[in-house]
Amino acid sequence: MALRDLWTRLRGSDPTQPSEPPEPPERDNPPQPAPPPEAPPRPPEPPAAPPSPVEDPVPDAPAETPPPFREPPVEAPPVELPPPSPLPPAEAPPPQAREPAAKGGWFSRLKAGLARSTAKLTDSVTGIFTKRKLDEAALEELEETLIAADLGVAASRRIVEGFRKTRFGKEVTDEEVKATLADEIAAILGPVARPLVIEPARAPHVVLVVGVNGTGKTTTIAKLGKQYRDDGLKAGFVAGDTFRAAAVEQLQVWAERTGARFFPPAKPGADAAGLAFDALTTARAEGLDVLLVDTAGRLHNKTALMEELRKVIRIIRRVDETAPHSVLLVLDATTGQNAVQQVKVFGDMVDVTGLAVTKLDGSAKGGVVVALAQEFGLPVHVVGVGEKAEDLRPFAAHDYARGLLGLD
Ligand SMILES: Nc1nc2c(ncn2[C@@H]2O[C@H](COP(=O)(O)OP(=O)(O)OP(=O)(O)O)[C@@H](O)[C@H]2O)c(=O)[nH]1
Ligand SMILES: [Mg+2]
Repeated sequence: MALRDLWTRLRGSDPTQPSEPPEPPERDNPPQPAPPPEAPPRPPEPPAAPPSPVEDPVPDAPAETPPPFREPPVEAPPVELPPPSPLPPAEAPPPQAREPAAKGGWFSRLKAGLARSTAKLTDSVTGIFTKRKLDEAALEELEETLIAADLGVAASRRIVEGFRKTRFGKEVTDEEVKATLADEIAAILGPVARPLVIEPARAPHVVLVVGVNGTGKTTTIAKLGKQYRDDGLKAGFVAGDTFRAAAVEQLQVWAERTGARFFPPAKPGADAAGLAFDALTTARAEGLDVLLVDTAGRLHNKTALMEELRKVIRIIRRVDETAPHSVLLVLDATTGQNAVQQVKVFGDMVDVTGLAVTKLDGSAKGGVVVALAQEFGLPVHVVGVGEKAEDLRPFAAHDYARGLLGLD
């Protein structure tokens, strides 16, 4: 049976429907005392956690016969949180200083990060169009180049059609082609370049962060948390990836760095939905502005993951029926077309409201953002170009398109 059919069937018994008997949230996650607002100054250290391997776009179902996710290990010891690690202090420039100071440098870094994607795209363009007539054969080669650069079939076709309409039969140079390509790409990206707007009036605005493991969920939460702090918002992080102690520790370190309120599970494997319920209850009482909920990227299989995500949503709606206010799907640009697959799979599980695309530094597959925009039209809120807290930026269509083509 196709997996999608399986999920559709599962959704048929949608646990969010009122027919389901109420299920008390697990209360094994008492609110933890608030951490000090600022971590003490620390010497530099490499990133908080080692890179997680990027696995299949989605875990296959059903895998072996693992224990159900709701049952935590019986005698599991409490999560041992690490002693404060020697990390750099959270940089907290005044909110107004952040954007202007970074703007010029940011574009250079985006461009540098995209260099491999740019090379893939422009080397071929230069090869095809060194003073050449834009005929059928040239258009065909252009389309192949775009597809090979991960822009996807639909976007590549759309772009080539644009060329056909405006330039067909004319003699063109590679520079003209690059400039036109950048315009066409910017036109595709424009509608999806939308910021993740936090509405503090939600008190708090809940952002559920989902994605395959290793894509950068936890790091993206940390980066967003820093931005919100810089903007004067009070943020909380919920360590919803409760099975892995390392995941909890990683988020705690980031919470300390960024001055975010931290909500850990009471013990490894504790119920993520119960944790989220308690965290949201406390966050409301404490007047937090934004609550970022980390989630596991992979459970035993897809069904278990879907069940967990849907349960988290169902349970937090008992505190705030409008939550989560955003469901952010984090994608790793280095996985190319797998990212497209991941949007489909997660879109079937939950209502994804927007995307974060990470690891654009050093990825040769930055063109995939164009494929995502064309295929799904979901907002691309932010892009990640590095591992540091400041390496996350709002997605800007024009800059991205120019950067991808290596243009200024
Ligand atoms: N170069 C680069 N590395 C990144 C970026 N974003 C995240 N990473 C790194 O990718 C690795 C995985 O990031 P995590 O944030 O742990 O990913 P995750 O999705 O939370 O992973 P799981 O918790 O295992 O599901 C870490 O080493 C991060 O430092 C980025 O934009 N650029
Ligand atoms: Mg994580």
